Amino acid sequence: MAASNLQAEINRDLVVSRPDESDETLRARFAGYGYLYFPALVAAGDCDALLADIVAEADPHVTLASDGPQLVGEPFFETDPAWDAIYPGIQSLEGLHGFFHTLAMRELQSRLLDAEPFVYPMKMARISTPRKIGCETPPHQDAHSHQAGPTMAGLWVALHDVPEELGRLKLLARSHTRGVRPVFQADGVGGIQCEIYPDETEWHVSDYGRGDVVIFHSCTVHKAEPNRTGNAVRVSVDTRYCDFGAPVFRTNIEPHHGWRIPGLDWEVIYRDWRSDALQYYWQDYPAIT
Ligand SMILES: O=C(O)CCC(=O)C(=O)O
Repeated sequence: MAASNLQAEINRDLVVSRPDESDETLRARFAGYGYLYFPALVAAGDCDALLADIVAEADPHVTLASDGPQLVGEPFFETDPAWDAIYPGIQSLEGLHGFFHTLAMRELQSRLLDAEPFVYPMKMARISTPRKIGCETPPHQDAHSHQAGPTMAGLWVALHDVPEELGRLKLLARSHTRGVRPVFQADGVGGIQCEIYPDETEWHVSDYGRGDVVIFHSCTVHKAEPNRTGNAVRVSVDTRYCDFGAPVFRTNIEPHHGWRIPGLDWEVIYRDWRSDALQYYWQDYPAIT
């Protein structure tokens, strides 16, 4: 079928999951839609603390107002000089890395996988500013961008409320059932987008609340909406995980953007951490490819 991304989009609400549902129900829903959406899964206080730390590192470009993060000065996106200036500080936050290793997170991952999870070392913070329309993340599959197999999943968390105008994460329902797709160059974060077939029009998206979690299959096509606000900034965090022992491509063992920001390596990231419990935890992983 021809490559196209111009077909009409039909938006449906994300299907809601709850952690008190059975493992079988959650796994069947994940297998059916290619994602699970858990509203308010992460405690508000944990989101607030990480958001405050990220915004403090994003100074002087982002500030925290009573209605959420706000842009100060010119807009920027991933790889702009402003981003490169603040990102090493954000990457060095112990709280960003620990956020994905809590008992609750690991228990959920383990239930969905029916196996011990391995949380990828690469942790991502997304800062989506207004007035950068066209720079948002294009539709893609993490199976391609992280060179990962079918048991890897993405885990995305809204650190504050994300209504439509702030640019939500959007998923192409059931798109994980059609394998890893061809990609082509595109504007926006990551610089590539994948093929979307003409019969695929059903996107799932909802306004997010603080602490909402989306878990998606490595082949699920997903993208970000543009930030159409006047001055508000969207901050979210995400990582990847798989069953312990599944192959993990070596770039995922590097810090996010470590490949292009000079000096952004684990030694620098770990320098001021209070605990060494999560430092180099991945070093002896048996299947780095
Ligand atoms: O949050 C975003 O803007 C994009 C997230 C994403 O594409 C991902 O986690 O793979």
